[in-house]
Amino acid sequence: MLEEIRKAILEGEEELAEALVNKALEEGIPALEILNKACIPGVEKAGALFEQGDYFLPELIAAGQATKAAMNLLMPRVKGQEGEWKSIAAFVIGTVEGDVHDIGKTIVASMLSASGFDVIDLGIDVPTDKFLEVIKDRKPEFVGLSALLTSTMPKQKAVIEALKAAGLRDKLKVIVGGAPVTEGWAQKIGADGYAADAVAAVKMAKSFIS
Ligand code: B12
Repeated sequence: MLEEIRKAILEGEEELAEALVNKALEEGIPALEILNKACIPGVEKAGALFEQGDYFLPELIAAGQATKAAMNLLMPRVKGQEGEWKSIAAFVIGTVEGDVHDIGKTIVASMLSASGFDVIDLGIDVPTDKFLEVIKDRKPEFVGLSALLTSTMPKQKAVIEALKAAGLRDKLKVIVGGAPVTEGWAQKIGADGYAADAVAAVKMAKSFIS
């Protein structure tokens, strides 16, 4: 069943992916398992094929859309699995300006929310000024900046610089992530941390609190 879902996502079969996910849920397969063992491997394989030149953009887009459709069914249940919701800290998150990738960022946001953070998800292509405006208004303990393109990684730095200029940098922790982002990049731009995946992001945020 998980293999069928992975294949449906890889082939960009949105409706089939949704039907199979519903069936898997009915059969009692945990939502997180479907996400980690079928959906993410499916979209990652699509990326690898794109990289090799075996997939073109429309196929990549279809795989991305099928993943999102599956996630819409899975995420509310992933949250439900974590028990009663209580806010540990506020966490503003978004994909930086110029970047529309949101699958990974949305997973991180959902896992944080499932773990008790009050998550304010600003979405994709978020201008630096928008991050600043929301941070001034909501005074979160954390901001998470996602970048999937090497060309948009500098926007993570731009947000940190803007926070400094506004005198807000010391008031919150900045955590960066996204496939091309590394620990070394995080240090170079003066972020407080880097996390490679959603589980590591939750662990890191919690470690800053305790
Ligand atoms: C799906 C996809 C798309 C979809 C996005 C759909 C969507 N709604 O998100 C579409 C088709 C729209 C797309 C468009 C483009 N894409 Co694209 N895309 C991908 C793909 C295949 C998968 C990304 C993904 O969702 N991965 C699965 C998730 C779960 O992983 P993740 O995003 O890395 O997130 C995890 C971690 O990184 C981390 N994380 C993520 N965010 C954050 C944030 C914080 C705070 C923390 C702590 C952690 C964290 O946790 C997540 C969960 O584990 C990647 C290939 C790849 N292997 O990454 C290419 C890829 C990122 N895309 C690429 C490119 C080039 C593009 C385009 C420029 C293509 C084009 N020519 O138009 C456009 C750019 C549009 C734009 N302006 O942003 C390149 C980037 C190359 C580079 N180094 O810059 C890649 C690497 C493909 C490739 N090999 O060429 N893409």
